[in-house]
Order: sequence, then C-alpha cells, then structure tokens
Amino acid sequence: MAKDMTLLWGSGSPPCWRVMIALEEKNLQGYNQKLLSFEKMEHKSDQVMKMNPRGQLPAFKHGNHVLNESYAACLYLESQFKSQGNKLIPDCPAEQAQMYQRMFEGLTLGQKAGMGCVIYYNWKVPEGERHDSAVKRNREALTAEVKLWEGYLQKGCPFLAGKTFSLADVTVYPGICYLFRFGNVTFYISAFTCGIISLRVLCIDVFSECRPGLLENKDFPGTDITFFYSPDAEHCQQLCTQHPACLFFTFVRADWTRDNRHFYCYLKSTPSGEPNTQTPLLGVTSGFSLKACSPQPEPCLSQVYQNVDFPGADYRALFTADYEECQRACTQDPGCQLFTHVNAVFTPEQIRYKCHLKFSWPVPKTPIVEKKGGLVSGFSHKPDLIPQHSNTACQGKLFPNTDIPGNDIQMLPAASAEYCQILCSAHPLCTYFSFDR
Ligand SMILES: N[C@@H](CCC(=O)N[C@@H](CS)C(=O)NCC(=O)O)C(=O)O
Repeated sequence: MAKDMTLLWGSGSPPCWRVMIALEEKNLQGYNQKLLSFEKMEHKSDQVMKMNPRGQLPAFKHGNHVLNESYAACLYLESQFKSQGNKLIPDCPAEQAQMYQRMFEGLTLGQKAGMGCVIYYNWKVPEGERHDSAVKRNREALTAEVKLWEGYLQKGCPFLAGKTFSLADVTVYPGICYLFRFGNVTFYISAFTCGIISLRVLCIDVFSECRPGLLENKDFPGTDITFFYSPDAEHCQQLCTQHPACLFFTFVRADWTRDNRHFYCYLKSTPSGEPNTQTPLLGVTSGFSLKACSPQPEPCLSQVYQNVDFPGADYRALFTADYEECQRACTQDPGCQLFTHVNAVFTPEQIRYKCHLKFSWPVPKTPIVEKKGGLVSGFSHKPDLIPQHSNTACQGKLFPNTDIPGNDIQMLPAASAEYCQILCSAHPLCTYFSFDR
C-alpha cells in the first residue's frame, strides 16, 4: 500500500496519466488521490499551489518529496521501487539507450501536437495573431513527426523501445492517445499501423467516459463493422462491449416499421470514437460500448424476452409447465445455452408448453475454411477457448481414410480432423464424426 503518496490529478491530462501508469506498473496501489477540475480552476487552488507553485497537474508527493514533473515522477518511482512490480528500465545497454532516446523524443511529439501548435492553436493564440499559413505549417510539422513515430513502431513492434514495456511507453503512450482523443487530427495518425492501431481502440476506451445510457429513437448512421441478431438493446450493448473494435451501436427494435430488420444489432466504429452524426429515428436504440466502464457491468442473461423467438439451433425438446421450468432445464443441461418456450396462448395448440433447448458453440468456430498457399491460420491460445480434455491422449485416436456414413447432424468447416473432433466434443448431440479433407 502506498499510503505515503499523494497524487492530485486532472481528467484528460497526459502528464497525470504518465504518473498513474507508473504507479500501477510499480504495484503502488492505495495512494491518496484527488481528481480536480480544470474547468473549475481547481488546479490553481491553495492545495495545488502549495505543492506545485506553477498551478499545474499532476502534483505528486512521496512522503516529503515533491515531484510535479511527470517525467521526474516516473524516473523516481522506477528508481525507488526497482524490484517492485514491473521493471521499467531495461538492463540491456542497447534497449536502455533506445528507451531514454524515445522517452525524451516524446517531449517533441507533445510539443508539436499541443503547446499552441495544433491542438491548442485557437486557444493559445489570440484571434488577431492567428494565421492560416502558421496552422498549415504546424500541421505539416506534426504529420512529419507522427510519421517518424510510425517508423519507430514498425521497427520495434509492439513496444516503443525493444521487446518489453518500458518507461518509453509509460511516458509517450499518453501523448499518442491524446492525439486520438482529438478526432479532428485523426488524419495525422491514419498513417500509423502496427501496435498503434490496436492502441487506438485502447486509447479511445481509456479516454472516453463510461456511457452506459441507451438513446431511444436515436440512430448512429453508417460506420458499421458488422451486425448480429440480438433480443434487446442491452444485449446489443454487451455484444459491442465484447467486440474488440466496436465503440458504439444501433439496435433495431421490434417496433421498427420501415422494413423487416427487427432485432438487428449494428456494431460500429469511427477513428475518433464518436458517431459521425446522431439523428432521430423511431424504432431504434443506440448507445456506446461499456469498455471504458470500471467495473464493466456483467451481462444480465437471467432476463427473458416475451414474444421473442430464437429460431434454429435446437437440439432437444421437452414439455414444461412454464418458461421458468424450461429455463431451469436449460441451465441444468450442459449443452444448453439458450431456450425458447411456447406459452399457453400459442397456435397451433399442439405445441403449447414445448421447451426447446438450444445450442450455441462454446468453442471458436470459423465461418469458412479455405486452402490458400502462403497463409497460416490458427486459434488463440486462451485456455478457456478450447476445452482441455480435447487435448488429452485418450481422446486422440483418429481413423484415417475411414468414413462413418449417414446420421449427420450438421456440416461445419474445420481445418483439421483434430479440430473437427473438438467441435464434435462441444456439441451435445455429436458422438462421432467424419472429416473430409
Ligand atoms: N511539465 C509538466 C506539465 C504538466 C502540465 O502541463 N499540466 C497541465 C495539464 S495537462 C496543466 O496543469 N495545465 C494548467 C496550467 O498550465 O495552468 C509535466 O509533464 O508534468
């Protein structure tokens, strides 16, 4: 516990974020911290001025030692807590040299982006003193600077100095994220490839606020990544949260009247993280990914959806008195992940009270598998994605050049006989399989 440390910080400030990252990396949780408002001028309050006479944030103190410069605080924390948490200065002289080099070059990136040059130009330069030619020159300088960083990242993926996360990442990464935060400068970064592309979503997540609210009858048109079926807007929001690139969504509700696209959940993204436009539209609900929320709200799957069918994916049916009993049957059946219950008013009468247990693949499944020279594909090594028992020797016996004809439940693309066996093991009705190369 870091009870002898105090951090006064402001939201959206890369220097504050540097210190926060360094504290986390060094496992220094539990420090005293206070979020102050720049808008309310709290950075000029007595509390801050006593610690930092410049009236700037961060203001950081360890015991009686004051370190208000974010670079100084990061170097101090690494030096004082060398063997605690993650090592942030590499031992290898080549990596260490590159780390210091990139770390201090980061100051130039910050200078070209902010400091009255691009992001803050209108704010810092009085109206009468602004010139279009200066804006153009500053933008060009920032573009050139960003290109330089793109080159570094391509060489040293995924970290800024060498193979491991270091103080270069702690200090420069907040500045890069800051650029992303200003959607209007996105074109400077469009050249970025490599780790930075995934950083983009991360940066947007980190900088964006948690916006759990749903906007009824509001559309975020265009910028679709993909769409899924979903029973309601809350579920659609969970799909967006779990999709690595989704930042916001629009859900087409059951009361939508323009066409038949009911229960469509459109996952969306833009480089700035904000919808390009928001327009009123009856029958849809829009909202934002919950990636930025801490803790992330758990999906509420105990909810049932009245007058909604989940067609297909049935593997077993039984009769139950009500949907609660059907839901219990589904919960108790290891293969069941969803259900549909037919209630007492449904026609035709014969199928009333029928409880359909439904299956959804718990293992990763590809939409298509194709032969193509020069490509290698595979699955993530996350242990929970592929059931462990399927790797054991007792399951491993395959019978080459042997067909077991007929009795097919389903035909699925699979890259190998071993993977086909994993799919068969996951399916509640599958007891044997044939794999056709
Ligand atoms: N050199 C300082 C700069 C800190 C800084 O510029 N803080 C800004 C917020 S990002 C601030 O407090 N600005 C208010 C002001 O200068 O009045 C550091 O890197 O820690």
